[in-house]
Amino acid sequence: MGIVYVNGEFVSTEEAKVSVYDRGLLYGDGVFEGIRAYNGRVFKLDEHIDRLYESAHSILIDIPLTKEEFKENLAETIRRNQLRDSYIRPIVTRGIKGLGIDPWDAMSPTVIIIADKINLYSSKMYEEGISAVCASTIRNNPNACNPQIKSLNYLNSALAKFEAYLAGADEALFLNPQGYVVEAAVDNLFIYTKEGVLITPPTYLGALRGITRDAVIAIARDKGIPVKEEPFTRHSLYNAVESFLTGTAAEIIPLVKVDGRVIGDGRPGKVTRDIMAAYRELTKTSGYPVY
Ligand code: PXG
Repeated sequence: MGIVYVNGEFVSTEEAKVSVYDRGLLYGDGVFEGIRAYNGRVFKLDEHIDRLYESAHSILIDIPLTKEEFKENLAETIRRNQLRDSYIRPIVTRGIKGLGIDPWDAMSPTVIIIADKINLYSSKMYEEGISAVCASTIRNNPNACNPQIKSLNYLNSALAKFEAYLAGADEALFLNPQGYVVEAAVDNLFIYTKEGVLITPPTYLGALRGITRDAVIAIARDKGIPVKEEPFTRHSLYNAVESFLTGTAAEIIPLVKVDGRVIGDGRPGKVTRDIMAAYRELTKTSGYPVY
């Protein structure tokens, strides 16, 4: 049985419970992260912890732990579960208060850290690429709850995933309110153009500033590939030479068909495969040691 960190204590999965009055449940009033550990080392831990604290700061939640304490508790959760390869889900909610939306006077935040395994895409999907549809559900307007905040309300992403499922595609892509392509349901998106430029939508359009996205930008620049953060439409995506999605869980997965249009020659391209290999190497050779 697994061990979960809940408010300073390590308890069994069965005992790990939150109140039905927790605002995380009642209003999605909280934030989270999705982190991976490879062979006993947590990949990009500082970046994930910084983003967690920034999400919390933006919605006026004061996490009752220093970043160092948070990292140590996270590492201890992995150790208690004796995991080397793991998916870690820290969650912070505003805590408990009576019914009513008014967020003031909530009691202390609820802090949860789960360390477990995840289901990945099949190896066939990494080798052959996946398909996607542009969802009719659009990315949240940045003037509503900003998509930079990894809040506990992922209903928009879940609805987009349903659209993909109902259309028989593997993934869903989001357009923003202006019709630019911004990202996938829970992954960032890149295209490689016939001019030899790697392009990803700018975060101000409503894309999350993904940590895998940042790592891919650094890898590509290192390889001398020109990278731009620039808005583009579905037309540019349909006519790209290559495309792929990036995310902590998905890592880098080739995208070979969108809305029935074949991307490039319909197979994962060379640039995509080179970046996949470099990313894999980075996950093996860096990270916060747990043991
Ligand atoms: N966009 C969105 C909206 C995300 O939630 C990413 C991009 C990729 O970011 P990182 O930092 O991981 O490169 C995310 C984060 C899942 C799952 O179950 C994945 C995320 C969030 C929630 C669940 O695969 N990815």
